[in-house]
Amino acid sequence: MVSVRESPTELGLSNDQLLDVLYKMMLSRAVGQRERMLNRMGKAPFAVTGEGQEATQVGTAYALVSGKDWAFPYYRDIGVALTLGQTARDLMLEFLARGENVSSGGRNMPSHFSDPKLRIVSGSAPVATQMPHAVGTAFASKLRGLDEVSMTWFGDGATSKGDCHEAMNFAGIHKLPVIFVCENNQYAISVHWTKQMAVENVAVRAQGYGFPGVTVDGNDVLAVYGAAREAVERARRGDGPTFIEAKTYRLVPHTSDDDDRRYRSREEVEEWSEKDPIPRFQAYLEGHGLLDEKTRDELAKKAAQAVDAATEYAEKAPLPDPETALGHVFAE
Ligand SMILES: Cc1ncc(C[n+]2csc(CCOP(=O)(O)OP(=O)(O)O)c2C)c(N)n1
Repeated sequence: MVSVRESPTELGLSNDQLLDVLYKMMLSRAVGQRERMLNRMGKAPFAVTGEGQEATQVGTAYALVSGKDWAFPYYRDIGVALTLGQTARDLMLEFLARGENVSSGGRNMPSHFSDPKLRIVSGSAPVATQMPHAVGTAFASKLRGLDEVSMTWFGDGATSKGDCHEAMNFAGIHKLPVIFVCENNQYAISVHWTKQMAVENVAVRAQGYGFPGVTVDGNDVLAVYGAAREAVERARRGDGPTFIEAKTYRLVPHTSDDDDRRYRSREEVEEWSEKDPIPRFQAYLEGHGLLDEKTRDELAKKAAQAVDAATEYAEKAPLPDPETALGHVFAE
């Protein structure tokens, strides 16, 4: 497993970028927490968030060129959307299904991120369907000779779907510029990974499709970024796909409709809380003299204020006009 770097700037990120990575993780956490809270307040029917997985999401997306490369996230990827340039306001408008939200104008389920200008492509609700979409897009980029890569994110459960194997096989045969990111948070709702795969590291499957698979500590943002950067470079060189398995943990229930006490112990959740990627990265930066308490508090405050302002704006924003209900459904 690739582990934390000796020097924080070893990977070419500047001090400002390192603080930006931390901020994106904090903002992702704050958005997720607010969405859950709004759900409990009865203001949103459903919330699915990714607290605990911020290092994996931010670290991988940070290796892409936003607006040039193609992103195919899944429902938990608040950190991916924010890293690629969506704002807390974009996400709150989407979460509260407001008419002006760029993802679907209030039509899609929450957390089906999309943003045409950022090349974030809307996913479908069935698990793993974004994987062949990413591969198809990478095929198009290759046929057109364009310097673009596609990245797709999914959970450990998604690796059991046929879509995953079909996507990997096609990507391997055609050496496509695509990166598969498995956010292995150890559960598919209540199903533990040991009931999902007979291998210790799902990344080994990549070998069967003819390209490298790497397993990284998904709570170590620099380890994740390092693996993603290498995979992106490889894809841009024309050497084909990479599968990155990031071992992580979701610290919250699957969705607002899930009671995780029924399938995992509080001790296990507590144990993983101690490996929370945000305090861990903070401590790492502090240890290297790149962060002090004051800057950390300022960043946390900035994230909280961004989420407050986004919530206030989105709550006041109008719902979609009922006249538009059939828009994009029938040819006009
Ligand atoms: C084809 C399909 N089957 C079942 C579901 C219901 N479902 C939604 S999320 C989920 C679990 C997916 O787990 P995983 O891929 O590990 O991602 P995680 O939610 O753990 O991040 C399931 C079974 C679905 N959306 N699509």
